[in-house]
Amino acid sequence: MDLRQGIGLRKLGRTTDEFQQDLLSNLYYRRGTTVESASARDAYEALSQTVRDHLAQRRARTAAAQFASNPRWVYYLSAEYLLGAQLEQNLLYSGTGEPAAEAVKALGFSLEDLEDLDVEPGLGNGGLGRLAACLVDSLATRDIPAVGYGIRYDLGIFRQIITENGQTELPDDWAFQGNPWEFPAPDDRQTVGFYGHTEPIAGSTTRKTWVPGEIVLGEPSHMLVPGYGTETVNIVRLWSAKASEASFDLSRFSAGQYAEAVQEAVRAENISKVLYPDDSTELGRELRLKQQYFLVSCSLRDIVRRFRLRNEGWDTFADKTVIQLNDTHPTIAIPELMRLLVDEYEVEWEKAWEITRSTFAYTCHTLLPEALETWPVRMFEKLLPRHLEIIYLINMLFLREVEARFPGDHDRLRRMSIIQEGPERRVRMAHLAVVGTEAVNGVAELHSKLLRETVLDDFAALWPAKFQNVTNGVSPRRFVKLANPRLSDLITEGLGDETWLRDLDRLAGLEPLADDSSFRERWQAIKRANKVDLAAGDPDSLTDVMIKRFHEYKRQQLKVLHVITLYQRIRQNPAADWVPRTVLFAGKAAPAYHAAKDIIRLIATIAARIEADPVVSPHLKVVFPSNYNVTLAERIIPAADLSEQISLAGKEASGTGNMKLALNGAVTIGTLDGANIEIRARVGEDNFFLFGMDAYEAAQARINGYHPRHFYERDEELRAALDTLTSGIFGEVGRRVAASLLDWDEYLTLADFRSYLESQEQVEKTWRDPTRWTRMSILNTAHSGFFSSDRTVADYAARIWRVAPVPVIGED
Ligand code: CRA
Repeated sequence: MDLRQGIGLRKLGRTTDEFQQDLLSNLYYRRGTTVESASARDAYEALSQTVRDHLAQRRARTAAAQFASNPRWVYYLSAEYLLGAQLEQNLLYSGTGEPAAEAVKALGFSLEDLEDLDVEPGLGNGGLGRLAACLVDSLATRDIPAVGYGIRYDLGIFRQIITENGQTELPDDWAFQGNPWEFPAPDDRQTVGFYGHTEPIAGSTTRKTWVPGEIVLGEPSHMLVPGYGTETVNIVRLWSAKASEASFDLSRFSAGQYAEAVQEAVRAENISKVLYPDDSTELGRELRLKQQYFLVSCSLRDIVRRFRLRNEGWDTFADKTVIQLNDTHPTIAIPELMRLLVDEYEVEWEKAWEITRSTFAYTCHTLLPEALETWPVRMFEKLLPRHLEIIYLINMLFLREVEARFPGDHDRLRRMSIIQEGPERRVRMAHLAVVGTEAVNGVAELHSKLLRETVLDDFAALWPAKFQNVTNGVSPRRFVKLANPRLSDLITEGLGDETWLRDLDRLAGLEPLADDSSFRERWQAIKRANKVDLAAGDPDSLTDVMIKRFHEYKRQQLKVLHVITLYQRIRQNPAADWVPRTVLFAGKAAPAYHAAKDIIRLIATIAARIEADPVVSPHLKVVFPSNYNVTLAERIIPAADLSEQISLAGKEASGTGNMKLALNGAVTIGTLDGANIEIRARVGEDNFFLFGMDAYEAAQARINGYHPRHFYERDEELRAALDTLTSGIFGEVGRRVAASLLDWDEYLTLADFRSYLESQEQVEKTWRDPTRWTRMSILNTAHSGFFSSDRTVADYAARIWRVAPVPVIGED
C-alpha cells in the first residue's frame, strides 16, 4: 500500500454492525477489557474513541487540504474556552448518533448513561469563554482554516454548591478521569522564559538579548473542533505547563528533602493549575500575568513554526496569518511578536512593526473601567524585562505619531499613552492592543459605539477606520439542536428541512406559522415538556429565568426586589388571581466578589422562606440550581418562558444568553443594553418587554447627582421591599444588600425599579393570553436567525480577517 496516496486508511463503518465492530476493537485494544467485564466508564471511553476516530479521519483530510491551499490562517487567542460536553456534540457532527446508540445498547448501556459520564471542560468563566467556543464551532462550519489557542487549566472554573448559606466553591478537577477527546502532542512542546535581564547586542540599537531567569515548558494537546454539515475539522490547541527535567533536585530528594526537591517543578506547573487564580495578592496577580505570557509565548512560537514550514519570507507573514486577540488577556502577543522578529529573527524594527500591526486584531468585550486590564510597570520589569523595553519603544514612536497629528496637546498624550503615569506606573493593555492591531471591534452595536465615544474616543479620533462592530452570536447546533431536540424537530418540520442549522436566517420562514393554531399548540406543548424535563417547578407556571454570572451591573438585585414585591403583594391579597411563576436563578460569582456572593445568599434565603410560606408558595417559587455551566444552560434554556436581561444600560457589552433564550422562544424583558437592542429591533417591539433608562439617560443620571433614597421615599412598594430587607427577616445579608442599594446603588437599580415592575405587569397580562404569548414566542425564534455565530464568523472573515473558506473534499 502506498501510504502517501491520500490518507490510505480503511473506511470507518457507519452501519450499526460496522460501528459495533469499531467500538469492540476500541474496547479490547485501547481499554484492554471485554464485553463481559466492561464498566460504564469502559463503554464511555470506547464509544468516545470510536466517535473521535471518525472525526480524526476528517481532521487528517482537513489538515491536508488546508496546507495545500496555503491560506491566510485565523489564529484565535483566548484565555478561556467553555466548550461544553463533547460526546453528544461529536455524535451529531460526525453523524454517528444512530449506530452509536444501537451499538451501546448491545453492550448493555444507553447513550444517556454514557453522556452522564462526559464531563464538560470548564476552561472559562462566562460569556467571553463561551463565545470563543461558539466562534471556533462556526469557523469550522464555515470551512475557515483556523486554530484556537488556549490554556489547559488542570482546574477549571470552580464547582459551585448553593445552600442557604450561599455559594461554596469546590475545585473542578475536570480531567481527573482523563479526557478521551484530547490528543497530546509533546513533540510540539515549547520553551518559555520568565524573569532575568536583557543584554545589548553590539552594533544594534533595537536588538537585545533576553537572558531569562526561569524556564518552563509548554506542552500542547488538542481537541477536535468539527464543523457541522461539512468535512472540516479544526483544532483548539491547549497548553499545559511542565517543569523541565533539570528542575527536579535529585540530590535533595536523596537527602530526604522531598518537598524541596520538587519545589521548582511545582512552581512551574502551577502556571496552568487554575483558571483565574485569586488576584487579591501580589503573587496571585503575578501568576495571572505569567499565565498570559505563557499562553502567548507558546502560541506564537507554534504559529511561527507553522509559518516556517514553508520557507516563505517574513514579507508574507501577515498575508498568511491573522491573530485575533480575545480581549486584552493575550495582548502581550504584540511585544512578543516584535521580540521574536527583531531579536530572534533579525528583522529590522520598522519592518517588524508593519508586520505586527497587520497581523493582529483585537476584540474588546467590556466597557467597565475595572475590567480594562493594566499591569504595574514594576511587575512587568521583573517578569518580562525585554517586553517592557519593547513596549516603551512602541509607546515612544506612537506618541510621536499623536504629537504630529495634534501638536502641543499634552493632555491628549497623557490620556493616550500606553503607560499610565501616577504614583504607580502601569501598562494599559487596551491601549497596547489598539496601537498594535489593524482592527478593533466591539461585540454589539451599542457597545462598539460607546467604545468609540467614551473609553477609546481618542483612538477613534486618530484612526476612525480601525474601529468596527461585530455583533456576537451563538451556535444554533449546540443551543437549539442539541439543547432542544423537540423544538428542533418541529422547526425542521415547519421549514421542510434541516438546512436552517447552517443558515439560521431561514428561521424567518416560521413567521406565518405563528398564526397557525395547531403549530402554536405543538410549540406550547414542547415548551411544557421541556419544563417537565427540567423539573424546576410547576410546568404550567411562567418560567422566569435569570441565568448569567453574578455581577452588580447585571442587576440580579433588581430581580430580587421584584420577587420581594410579588411576595408582599401575594401575602396582602392571597385570594387574588395570581399568575403562577417559577423564578429561576443560576450563575456563579467570583470567589472574592463579596457583594455578588451576598446577593446569591439572599436569593437562597428568600427561596427557602417562600417555599415554607403556605400563602405564597402556591403562586411563587424561587429556585437556584447549583453549578451553572454549559450543560445546565442546555437544560434550562429550552424550558424558559421569560428571559431576564436587565443590566443597567451601557454596561453589558453584548450578552449571549439573551440570544440563546430568544432562539428557544423565550420572550425577553430587558433594557436597551448590549445586544438586547438588536434583538428587539429584529423580533419587533411588540414581542419584547422593554423598560428602564437608556445608556445616555443612565450616564446623565449619575452626572446630575443620583440619590437612591429619593426613589425609596417616593415609591411605596419599593420602600416596603427595602424595609423588609432592612428588617432582617431575610437575615443579615438582606440588611447588607439593602444598605448598599440605599447608600450608593452603583447601577441605578432603584431608579429603574418602577419601570421594571410595570413591564412585569405587562408580562403577566400577556401570559394570561396563551395565544398571544405563544405567537410572541414563535416570532422570537423566527426573527433571531441573525444571532447565529455563523453570521458573526462571516462578518469577521469579510471585514476583519479577509479570509475565504477552504473546502475539504472526500468522505470517511
Ligand atoms: N463578561 C461581556 O460582559 C459579552 C461577552 C462576550 C463579556 C458580555 O456582555 O457577551 O463578554 N465581557 O463578548 C468580558 O468578558 C472581559 O470582558 C463577558 O463575558
